[in-house]
Amino acid sequence: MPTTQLPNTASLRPDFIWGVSTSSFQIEGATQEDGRGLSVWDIYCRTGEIKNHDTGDVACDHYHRYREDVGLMKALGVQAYRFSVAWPRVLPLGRGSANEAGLSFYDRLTDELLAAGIEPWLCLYHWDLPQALEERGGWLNRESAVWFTDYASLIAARFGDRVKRVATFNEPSMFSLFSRSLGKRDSRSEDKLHRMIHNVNLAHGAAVDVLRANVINASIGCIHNRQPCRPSSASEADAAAAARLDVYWNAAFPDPQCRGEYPLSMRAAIEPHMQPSDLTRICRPLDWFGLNHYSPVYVKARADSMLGYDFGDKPASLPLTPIGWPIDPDAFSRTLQEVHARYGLPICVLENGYGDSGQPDQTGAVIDPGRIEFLKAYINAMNEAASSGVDVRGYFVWSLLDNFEWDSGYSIRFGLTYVDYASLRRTPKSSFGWYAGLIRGMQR
Ligand code: PNW
Repeated sequence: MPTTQLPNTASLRPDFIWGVSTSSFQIEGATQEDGRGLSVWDIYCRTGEIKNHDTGDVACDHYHRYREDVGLMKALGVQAYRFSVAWPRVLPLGRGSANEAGLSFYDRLTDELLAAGIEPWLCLYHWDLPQALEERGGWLNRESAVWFTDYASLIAARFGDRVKRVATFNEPSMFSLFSRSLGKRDSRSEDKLHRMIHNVNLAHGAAVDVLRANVINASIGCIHNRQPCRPSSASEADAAAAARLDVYWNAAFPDPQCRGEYPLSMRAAIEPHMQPSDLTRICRPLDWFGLNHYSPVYVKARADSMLGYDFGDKPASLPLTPIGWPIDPDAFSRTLQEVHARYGLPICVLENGYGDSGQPDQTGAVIDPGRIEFLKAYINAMNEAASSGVDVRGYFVWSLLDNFEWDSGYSIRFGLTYVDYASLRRTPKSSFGWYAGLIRGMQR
């Protein structure tokens, strides 16, 4: 691969961390095995709303093929791997007795990673809430903070000797804004949304305390996806809708967690759910800000929808990925600067990537120049932010493998590795070789 194909990384720290990310429900499969309980996503997959009626039952079969997958990471040369624990695998009912077989899967995975010299970054929650807890109100129940802390202490006690990097939540704004438990998302669901936001923030703060107390040398953060919300037209109504959504998407969680206050425009709506000292309990010291970033989001006004918005047209001038997400590396660089200025924490980019539906060619190779171009442009943008003083410590590609892309099922592929879902065979794409080359070139 010619070096002109590589991004400029001159402004990144010498100890910069290169990694890849995945999540439990999207790759593990084995949903009925070894005593795992049901998650809300197992239930959604039975509603028929997922593209092609796909389910997570087999996914990438990572539960059985984790050794091979750690081998892929070793070939990539990544220093770190971000994964999530499936809460219902270790606590089938969400609370109460732990499932030893589920815990021992994450033991095997952790030990395999450490033996390969790859640092495990563990995320406690990547959307697969135990269904038993959903039936008790899920995140709409203020008690969820207790359930989550008990789960966090189980994980801390079991893995804290080997796993130091822990994230509480992945993208709380996504799983709250798009939660099925809000019901039909119209203006009547707004009160539930505010309650959920506050409960998740409380769970975050309480879990940070438990992790801090039980994991020696813990390095703790929360993972937020900051995507600038922009109006899809010049109309005032669209501008107002975009500004409103921006607060919920980008500030509703990091502001109270890192600054101890809700954004001004949300305070009156949160107030009914607020109890004395809640903000102190939410705002606990963190070691880093986990940032997921893909693209800006274009928004239009829509009456009688939750928060009065809908997704709108993207400007014709912006190039799009094959799944229609705008390619705008400058927005990434600006996002990094905003996070740095607003929260002042070291930043770890824990997701960035490119979705397509690329298939092998006649020779069996998976050639994905679009993904390489995308990653190169975004890493250049990150380097630019670093050169202007942004403290960015790591970059993780979403994702190691093609996987279950939520409502889109297996139709959208984000992997550096192609997965044939019939044979479950893994084939590194050309972007895999490119990323490996980049990491190898950085080792000094
Ligand atoms: C993330 N957006 O979600 C999730 O953390 C992953 O599980 C997921 O597979 C990945 O992105 C790719 O979709 C997002 O609309 C969903 O900007 C939507 C957006 C961003 C992130």
